[in-house]
Amino acid sequence: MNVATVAAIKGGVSTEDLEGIDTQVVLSNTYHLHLRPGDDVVYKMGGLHKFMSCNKPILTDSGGFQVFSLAKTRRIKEEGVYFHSHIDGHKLFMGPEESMRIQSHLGSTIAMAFDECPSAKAEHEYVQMSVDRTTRWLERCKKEMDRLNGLEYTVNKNQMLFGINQGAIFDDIRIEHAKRISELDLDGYAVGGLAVGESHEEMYHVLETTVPYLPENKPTYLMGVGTPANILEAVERGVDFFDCVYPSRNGRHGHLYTNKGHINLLNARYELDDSPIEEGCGCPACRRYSKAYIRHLLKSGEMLGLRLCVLHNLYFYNHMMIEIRDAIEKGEYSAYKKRKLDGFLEYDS
Ligand code: PRF
Ligand code: ZN
Repeated sequence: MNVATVAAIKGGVSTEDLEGIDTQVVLSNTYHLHLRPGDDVVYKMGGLHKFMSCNKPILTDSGGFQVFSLAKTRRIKEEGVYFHSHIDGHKLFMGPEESMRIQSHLGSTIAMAFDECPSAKAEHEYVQMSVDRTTRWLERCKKEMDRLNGLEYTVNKNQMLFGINQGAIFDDIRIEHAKRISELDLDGYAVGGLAVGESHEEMYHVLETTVPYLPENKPTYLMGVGTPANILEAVERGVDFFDCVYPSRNGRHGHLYTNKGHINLLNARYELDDSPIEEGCGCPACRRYSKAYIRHLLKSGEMLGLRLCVLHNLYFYNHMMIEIRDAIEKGEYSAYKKRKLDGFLEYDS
């Protein structure tokens, strides 16, 4: 999924541009759109697809994670979370029902459950208490989503709901939680609470222990992950889809992904480099422009520089996913993964 937090891919990438870079799904955020422009505005404009003129599936994150990562002060209670807006500091409350109502207003294809993402360093006792509450929140989400989908003026009456597995790095909590949420027969399941400060090995371990307890016939989504290598490892452990800000955020800083590893286009060695970012890449940047030119645009603060870099990185990620699907279908995934990882080492080692 390509990340469009505030209903826009950062770096000046339009929904029309997404056609040329093979985007499958767009991800947007409940929390941000609730604050600005307001989910009531998006609702009155006919829902998020119409508002941003997007013809791809859209997944909205529930706001849970953003409240925890962006709001300076927050109080978590059984009913939900009290916090202050990161824009102007005014008091807000969001619980499972509020999150579902906002996401229903947005009319996304897939709504995410309202969860708490405990810190990777939280103790067992706290994580157990938090995950139990996240399970109760999930039951409330499902009930509210069923009700909203049945209302007459709902934007998308077929809005899907994905549950989110939590449990930090504790195998017992992860497994028990995976079993409990699997019983709810949701449309898909995410693994949350990873890439929040634990090591890569700990993350892979959690996937190995947890994913087998999620329904095999439903999509599995690893939230907020990660590097191309992280994705290749997670796919091997059963994950189907991903979102991450790396391709767009790093692109805006001139950090570019290639099959030989990543490069920093601001590096002086590219000043007179007439070749594209990646030879043979079909993205709008590589089909037409040299590294030297895009580097110059970045150094001059020209918007076009950011745009081209973001387009290249998103294309790189989207095409890696195409290759992954292809390799799986051919039954050649492990060989593909090894080749891909070995390739990255040329620049990254
Ligand atoms: N929960 C939600 N969104 C998320 C996460 C989570 O745990 C993460 C963790 N990497 C990213 N986005 N709701
Ligand atoms: Zn390219």
